[in-house]
Amino acid sequence: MLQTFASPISALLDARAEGHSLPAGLYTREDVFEADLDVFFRRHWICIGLECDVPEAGDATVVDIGKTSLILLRDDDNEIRVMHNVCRHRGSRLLDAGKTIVSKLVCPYHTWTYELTGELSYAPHMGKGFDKECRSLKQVAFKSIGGLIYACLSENPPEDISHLEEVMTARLAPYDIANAKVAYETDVIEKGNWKLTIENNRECYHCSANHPELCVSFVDLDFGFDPDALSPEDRAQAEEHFALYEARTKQWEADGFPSTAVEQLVDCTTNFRTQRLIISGAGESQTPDATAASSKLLGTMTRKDLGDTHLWGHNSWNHFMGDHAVVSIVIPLSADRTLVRTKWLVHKDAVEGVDYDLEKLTNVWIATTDQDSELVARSHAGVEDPAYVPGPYSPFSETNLDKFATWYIDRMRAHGY
Ligand code: 3BY
Ligand code: FES
Ligand code: FE
Repeated sequence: MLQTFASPISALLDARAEGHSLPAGLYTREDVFEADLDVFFRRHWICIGLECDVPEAGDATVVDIGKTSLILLRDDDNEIRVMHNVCRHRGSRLLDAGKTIVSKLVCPYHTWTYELTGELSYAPHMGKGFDKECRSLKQVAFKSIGGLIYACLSENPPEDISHLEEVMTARLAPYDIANAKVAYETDVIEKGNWKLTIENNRECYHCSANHPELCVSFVDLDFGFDPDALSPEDRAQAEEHFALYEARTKQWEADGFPSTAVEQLVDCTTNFRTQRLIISGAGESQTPDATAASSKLLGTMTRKDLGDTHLWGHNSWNHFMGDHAVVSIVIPLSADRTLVRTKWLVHKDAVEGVDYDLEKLTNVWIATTDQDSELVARSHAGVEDPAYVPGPYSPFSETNLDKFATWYIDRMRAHGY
């Protein structure tokens, strides 16, 4: 019988070679998966949803991350709350997965009843000395950054989210994402490790071969090639493209729309990058013909030519355009399964069939997400093969993957692995 002895996680971290993808075990092992959940999904800030997931008082949605279940709701004072979905009596789940409308949170087990603030208001049979006040639902640290809800399950949330908050609060203000409408939502379960999902998203090296729909509007700013290996024609095209990008960025900035790249990717706790990207072709939106899908623009936007405010972190990627936004949230389910939850947002008053066509709105990212899901599954299957050895990242189009792998190793070490 074949006997294998697993090396400690620290040995896998030690084995990672700079500029290369991770050793197989970091993508495939169950003990690493548990460590990842603890480090990256409990001790770091994660994106869990949107203010506009719960537009009205009493709207609630449950988000499960590992064994943790969170209730995101809007209370009677219209305040957003994030609380643990664990009854303070004997721990029963209060709400089931998915969206619901509640006036109070009533535990199905023995009917302990909580206000939408989390305060316990009814707990029969508990006697005179029972102090309801110390049995409120446990609150979770969270921040709404431009309408995106970031939560941290730790008692000591990392402070360097302040940079993300400062940068994105200004950049997202005109889109008013807090008051947008979720026009459509999908959950895709990718057959791969969450880090492969994130790596796949951080490069567009694979785009031309795999994303015909996205390539109509998406311009890869990493260029994805070695400038020295270009033909004179391609080089001229790349230079033209780069000049256009520089000119647009300058103009957008001059018009008061922050656009330059800001990143915090290594030597940090909170991982993010943002940049206003050019949209090619008609230049308006990530749709099949790059024209806007919604005639009612988001928030206070009056222009369709402000490109794509791109933001990504270690469990999300987002595209904010004049007419709509696409928000994707990544939640690991097991070492080899990852949930990608995608939401398409439009102005709250935009009416389907009148102001926007749902097919046009969702076409590009439904196709892209399915294509990426397929790529992640292929990638995971290959990484599980004993023949896999970590391969080199492109120094041109995969530098952000190298930064992610480096950050991953550093953060694991910072947490004692
Ligand atoms: O959505 C994203 O952020 C990236 C950009 C290109 C590849 N991937 C689809
Ligand atoms: Fe909730 Fe008993 S576990 S009321
Ligand atoms: Fe992709």
